[in-house]
Amino acid sequence: MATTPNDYDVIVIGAGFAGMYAVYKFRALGFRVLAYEKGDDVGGVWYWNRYPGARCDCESYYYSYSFSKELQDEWDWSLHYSEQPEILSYLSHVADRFALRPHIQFGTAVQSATFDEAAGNWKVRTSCGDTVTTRFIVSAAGCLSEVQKPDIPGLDSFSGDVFYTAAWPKGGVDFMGKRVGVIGTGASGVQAIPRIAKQAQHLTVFQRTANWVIPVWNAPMKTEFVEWVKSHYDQIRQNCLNSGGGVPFEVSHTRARDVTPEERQKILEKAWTVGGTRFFAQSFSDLLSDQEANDAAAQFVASYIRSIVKDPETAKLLTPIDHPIGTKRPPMDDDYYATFNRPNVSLVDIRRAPITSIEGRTLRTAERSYELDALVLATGFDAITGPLMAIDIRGKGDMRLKDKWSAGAKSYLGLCTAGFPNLFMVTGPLSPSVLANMPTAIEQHVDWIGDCLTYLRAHNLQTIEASEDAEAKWVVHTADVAQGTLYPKANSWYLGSNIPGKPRQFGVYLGGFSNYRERCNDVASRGYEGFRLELAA
Ligand code: NA7
Repeated sequence: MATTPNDYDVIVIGAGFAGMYAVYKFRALGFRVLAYEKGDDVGGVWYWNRYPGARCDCESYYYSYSFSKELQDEWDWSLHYSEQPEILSYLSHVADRFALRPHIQFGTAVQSATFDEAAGNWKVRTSCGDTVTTRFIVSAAGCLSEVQKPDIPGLDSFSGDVFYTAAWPKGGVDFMGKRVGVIGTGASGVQAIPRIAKQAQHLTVFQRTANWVIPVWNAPMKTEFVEWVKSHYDQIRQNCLNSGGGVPFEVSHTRARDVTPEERQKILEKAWTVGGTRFFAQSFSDLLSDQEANDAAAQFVASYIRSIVKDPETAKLLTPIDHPIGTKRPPMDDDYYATFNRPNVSLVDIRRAPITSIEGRTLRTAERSYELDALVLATGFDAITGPLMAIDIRGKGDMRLKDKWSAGAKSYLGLCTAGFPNLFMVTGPLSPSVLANMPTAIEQHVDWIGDCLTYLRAHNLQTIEASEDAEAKWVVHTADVAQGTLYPKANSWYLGSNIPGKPRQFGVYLGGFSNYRERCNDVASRGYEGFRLELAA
């Protein structure tokens, strides 16, 4: 294999949380790095998802970078759960503070990447017509960046305004006096609906599947809490690394089946007053593995819905019937259920009477028609594998990633895939990704990749590639772990079932973040066990 001079050592795809840290890290390690970013600034999901009410469902004090003590000491979050504008300004601040923008080419999508076996490098082609060579590619394309356009007859002919929550106009949207329809009641729809309802003349929510919505009881952070966090950051970050979900708080060790119904109720009430993901983590340890535990939590939330929503029929329709609580990504919002008590909001069951067509300003369902001035699509993403499969990536023997993954993603540790040397994925398919705190998972991956690149350089190694054997075992292990939980009982984007024709595969490693991290470290300490390493010529 020849070593030819490349334009770059590392091309990074994307400049969200992951791509920005990748640029920072690889530059610090002395690699020539360039990131390509579709948007015209940093931020990734926080750049695109500007819809009203967009907010993080992890708490601000740990949904942030840990790599710089100065950064975490100087930055103040205003709310316990940050809203999109504040997260985007944090990421912009990080880009300025660490002078990352000169290493990012904005307004540029990676269109293809082809591995040249003779040269041992990648050729990357972009939407701007650039073609560059690089030794390594690090995908930081994210898990939720490939927007799903629903297949609704006549959608393109709608004569009102159409807005995707995942590609929201920068200047915002004024819904005052408008008849607005929202399709989609996942996390994005659930956050947008209460805000849009406050403006619209009338809001019609088209619901296919009811979701379990958990309150976060969002509030400004008190000075004492901020001071406590800042003086305990080392411990907080360490706790994140040592936890199952990349989070710093205590989790419950109580199984629902070991306590009386009265005790269960008390535990659920307490966890509910804390809210957010802690409702799950701090109630029962078996909530996502034991149907009885899950049913107890579901009944608790169902009775909450009934207590808030005044119209019993609407309350019933808002109560999920088809999946265990927590097995579809639970949306988090404080005002969602009460919004359905507003006189200008109506809920339409499009499971019973699906949308049949859109024509002009008329949306028709199997039962009746609705006149709308604006349509908001909160219909989700081709998650986890979508962003990578949207790029024409070709590895050894001209193998296309799209073909390799046509029956389901195959990866080793979610970091690499066999046949595609020197290609790394940050929070890739079959890693803990979206079921861990993302910044923690991202930093762990980027640090691991940085160590790996340094190792290759120190040992004069040209390529690293996951072995088929290690990959096959990881795929089986990931599926086995998922089977031991209730997650596969739901049709969710974790399983790809929101995309017609996508193979049903649980795309996230559920074995726990800290176990996973240990495993990655063990693999590295054994000279990258399960990978093939080849010397430079
Ligand atoms: P989600 O969670 O995938 O939600 C998409 C919603 O859109 C969901 O209610 C879907 O119903 C609905 N949907 C999708 N396609 C259609 C069509 N064709 N017709 C009607 N309804 C449809 O995406 P989000 O953006 O809300 O959240 C993604 C993640 O971002 C979130 O979990 C957070 O982690 C951040 P379905 O349930 O498929 O019946």
